[in-house]
Amino acid sequence: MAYRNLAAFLEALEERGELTRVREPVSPRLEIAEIADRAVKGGGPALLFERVEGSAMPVAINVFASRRRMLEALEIASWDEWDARLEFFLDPSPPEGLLGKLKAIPKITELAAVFPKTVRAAACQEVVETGDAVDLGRLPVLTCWPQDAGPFITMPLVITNDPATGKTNVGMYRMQIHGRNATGMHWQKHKDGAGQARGYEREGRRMEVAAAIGCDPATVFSAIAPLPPGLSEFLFAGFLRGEAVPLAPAKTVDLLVPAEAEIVLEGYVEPRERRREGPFGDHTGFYSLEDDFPVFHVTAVTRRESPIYLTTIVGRPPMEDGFMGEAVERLFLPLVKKTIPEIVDMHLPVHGIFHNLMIVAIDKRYPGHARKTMHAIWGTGQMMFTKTILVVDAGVDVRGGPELLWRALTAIDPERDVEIVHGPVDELDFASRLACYGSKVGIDATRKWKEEGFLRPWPDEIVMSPDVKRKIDRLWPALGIKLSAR
Ligand SMILES: Cc1cc2nc3c(=O)[nH]c(=O)nc-3n(C[C@H](O)[C@H](O)[C@H](O)COP(=O)(O)O)c2cc1C
Ligand SMILES: [Mn+2]
Repeated sequence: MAYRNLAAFLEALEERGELTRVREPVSPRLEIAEIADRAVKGGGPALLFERVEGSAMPVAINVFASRRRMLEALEIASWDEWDARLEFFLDPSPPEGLLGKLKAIPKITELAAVFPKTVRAAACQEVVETGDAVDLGRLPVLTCWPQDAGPFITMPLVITNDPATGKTNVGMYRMQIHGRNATGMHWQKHKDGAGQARGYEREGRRMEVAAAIGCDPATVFSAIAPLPPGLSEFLFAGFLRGEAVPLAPAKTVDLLVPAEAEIVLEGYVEPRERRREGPFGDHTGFYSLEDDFPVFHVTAVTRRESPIYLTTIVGRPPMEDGFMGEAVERLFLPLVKKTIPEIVDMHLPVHGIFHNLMIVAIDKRYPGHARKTMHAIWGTGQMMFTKTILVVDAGVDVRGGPELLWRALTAIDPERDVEIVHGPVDELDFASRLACYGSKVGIDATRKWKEEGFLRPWPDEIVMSPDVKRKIDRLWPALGIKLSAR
């Protein structure tokens, strides 16, 4: 059974001892961030701050901030189970014969059941505030780091419709509080929300926007999923939940919003209007510099009677978003394998902050295959931002830490094995000479073939003979040698 809303998920976490209620009064200015940072780095629970200075609303944070909580949020028992579930839907073969067709029925009904459905009565609209009644100052929005330009809403589901196709996009884009009824809208230029905004700007039209704060965990998660433009995040959330996301018409804009959300902000973005946004202590572990971004004018705040404000902080890894990134890596691995079939495994270490480092293991079949894989990655969706790609042979553990370093570094001749390309880089990358444009490097650490011009023999790896190993296994207890973990 899917979690109905945020409160249901928090209740489940509390039952499992994975949520701590903090009753001590704390400030949303830096204090909650410092507590949440210590909690996530120490492997602590999700937190619910019940007394937040300056606001009547409690603050929930770190709800996704462990591997186990992330799986619980998506109601997935293990990643293997997920691979099987996705395979079921990705299998492109049409059903054959009567038996095949019968077998396909549950697939079709399961799919039909997850399409978003529209409902009339929405919990997120128990209270509706419009006009002068709108005051974002009543929300317990965190100021996360000392040099931040102000408070930022960090976990909103920003909902917009494409001006041409009418298709809905949902993205998580931070929103800096600019005043009682305005925020920044930090959709980076490569993201779907920004793409839709360009469409409105071309037509000189105002763009309607809704931002939902605090939904059931799969729906929140869907906003960060790197789906192709045009594919609905709400549909993806329904698939994750195994149950449709109930949507309701917003009160002052022509958009559908998650009916079970805690809070929804409704409003618009004017074409070509920009305002300074940032600095913001970002998930790179450094402050993102200030820059000009669109402005979200809030015309209505709708909410539950007693809403919970859901948020997160980003900063020096590991942070909550690292666990969300890990889930993205694992959820999308089967899809990546379908598009780039030589990939057997893939890993984005958390200190690589999503875009700085990807390690892929490939089933190498032809000369230059590793380089082909790099270019395929640089040519696919948000993987285009990957600054460093390390390609190893199948069988090398991409999560292998020191062993991975040993294998990869022994296998390379840098002048021969490094591929440097130019292209789009993540907007948050501060090391590239130009914003959004720079270079990327691929390292081919696969074993080289003679067809690739490598004519020397490749040495055998050192492995003890099995008969000796067996003999020493038997002898070992009698040797009296005590081992200790290093
Ligand atoms: C906590 C958190 C905050 C994020 N903030 C932003 C942001 O401010 N701007 C942005 O463009 N992407 C941000 N992202 C990443 C996007 O949500 C992600 O790229 C998503 O796929 C965008 O959706 P889209 O593909 O529909 O544009 C954030 C992700 C997380 C987990
Ligand atoms: Mn999208």
